[in-house]
Amino acid sequence: MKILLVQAYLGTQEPPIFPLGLSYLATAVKGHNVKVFDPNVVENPPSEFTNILLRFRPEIVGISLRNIDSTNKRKVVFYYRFFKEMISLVEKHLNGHYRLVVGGPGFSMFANEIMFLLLSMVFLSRVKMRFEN
Ligand code: B12
Repeated sequence: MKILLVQAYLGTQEPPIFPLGLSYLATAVKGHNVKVFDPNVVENPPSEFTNILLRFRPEIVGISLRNIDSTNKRKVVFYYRFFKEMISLVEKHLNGHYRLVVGGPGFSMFANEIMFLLLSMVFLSRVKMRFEN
């Protein structure tokens, strides 16, 4: 299977760090065609993410949601909106032909809320598509 493992984007708010969790996963997943993409270290994250989605056409997209917020009271930043934007790009370009897996410390902290968000985002976009067709 073609598997794309993606680090969640932090919007250049933080210095990039090596994606340890995804590296563990990529090493553990044997016998599949695996690519890892870190939008935090590329020049144009949305367009490079779009390119990799369209060219590689992954059957599984695994997103590592490490950070929810900056935990810094002097500079409060919420990264969640970038996560939503990434999911929207996946849904837009793969058009339902994929399975989404999310993990990482940020996901584990808010698993219920995130599952609910994902269900509603994907469901609403499919309903919209049906009406348009
Ligand atoms: C080490 C660490 C750091 C190091 C990172 C070093 C590095 N190169 O990775 C440093 C000190 C640089 C750091 C910085 C920050 N950190 Co930090 N950090 C941690 C810590 C202690 C461990 C993370 C780690 O490396 N784990 C080891 C790897 C192998 O495990 P993992 O990432 O969890 O991945 C495993 C699983 O989660 C799972 N998994 C991961 N992704 C996926 C994806 C899929 C699809 C699946 C199925 C599974 C899966 O599989 C992996 C293998 O088992 C965590 C706390 C924790 N216990 O998790 C906080 C933590 C992640 N950090 C946190 C924060 C806030 C930050 C900073 C924003 C702090 C700041 N203001 O500067 C920055 C952000 C930096 C950045 N650019 O992301 C928070 C995030 C929570 C939140 N509120 O958002 C945490 C949870 C600490 C906390 N409790 O507050 N951090």
